[in-house]
Amino acid sequence: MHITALAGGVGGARFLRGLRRHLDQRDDGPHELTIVGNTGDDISLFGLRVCPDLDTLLYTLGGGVHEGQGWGRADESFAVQDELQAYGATPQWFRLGDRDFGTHVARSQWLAQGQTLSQVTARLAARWGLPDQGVRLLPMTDVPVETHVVIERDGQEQAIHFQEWWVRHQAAIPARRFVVAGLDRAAAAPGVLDALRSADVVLLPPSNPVVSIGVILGVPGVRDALRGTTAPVVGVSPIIGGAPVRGHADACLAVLDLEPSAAAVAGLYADFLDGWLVDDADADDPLPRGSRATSAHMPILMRDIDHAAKIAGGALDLALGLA
Ligand code: GDP
Ligand code: FO1
Ligand code: CA
Repeated sequence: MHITALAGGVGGARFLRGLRRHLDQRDDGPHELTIVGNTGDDISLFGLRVCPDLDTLLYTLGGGVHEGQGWGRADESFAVQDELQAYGATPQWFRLGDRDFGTHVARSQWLAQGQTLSQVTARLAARWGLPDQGVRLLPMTDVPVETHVVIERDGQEQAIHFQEWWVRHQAAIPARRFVVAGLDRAAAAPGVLDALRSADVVLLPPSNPVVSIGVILGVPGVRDALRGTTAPVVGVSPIIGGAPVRGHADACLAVLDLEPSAAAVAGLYADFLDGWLVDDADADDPLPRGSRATSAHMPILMRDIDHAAKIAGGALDLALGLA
């Protein structure tokens, strides 16, 4: 079976690590998993290209992630960042660890040599053993894109990088809108559209519907490929009982004038969604009015890898029942 998934960072990575475990447990493989990762969070810092969501996927699936945080490396130290701070180099509100720096240096070197982000990501993924797991990690596009947040400052509109809004300001500054710089000119990376069209199942993990999945859906051709694919498209709600489990997805939905609810998120996917897995807490109101999707419910809080595997199995069973 060939499964294609769109993914942001922590929510996507934890779900897909669970899916990998579930596929091993099914024992009817081999199965192929193609992950299309969000690159809207990407930022250039200290002359290096940093791709937080791709790195979270690499580290989580590769067994090197800081489990408590959900992003960054386990056993991390911050000697380089501390040296930069001593020099007065900025920003300091975004702190890169020493091990993590290695990823950014390698990526930036290979990009500077003329390799595409797809090629670079494949090289990084090889080190983390993803191909051996039957996992292919694709950036959504090879064109540099960056999500910016338009805020109001001193009566004027101003755009700041998504990371500055999310990390430095904890999404607490009211945002007027998101602008993904470069997205309209971006082409889907090689293999992305084909992976959506030729998949047996397409899964949307419980990733941020606005700044993770929403950004990937904005890559020209992606939304059409999802509408047109013969594969069932099944999503898992990132909202449980009216609240995001972690992070500030509620602040992102508010920018679109949406309440944080499982049904509101399903509404963002209405034109292509076939199945929607929500928490038991949302069983009474899983879908917006008029939705043609089929819903199911179970506890969808990813407490640990085993439970993430159960949730992934639930999403896959829902999809296979619709195929
Ligand atoms: P990010 O890029 O690191 O913000 O990660 P994603 O975009 O992949 O996922 C973030 C979203 O995952 C958050 O908005 C949460 O709502 C959702 N999320 C995190 N943990 C869980 C969980 O255990 N269960 C569910 N259903 N959603 C979760
Ligand atoms: N999140 C923080 O809250 N503070 C940080 O200093 C920080 C550093 C960082 C470094 C590398 C990386 O891959 C991720 C990092 N994150 C940090 C998390 C991350 O930027 C955001 O949570 C996501 O981009 C939002 O999806
Ligand atoms: Ca992200």
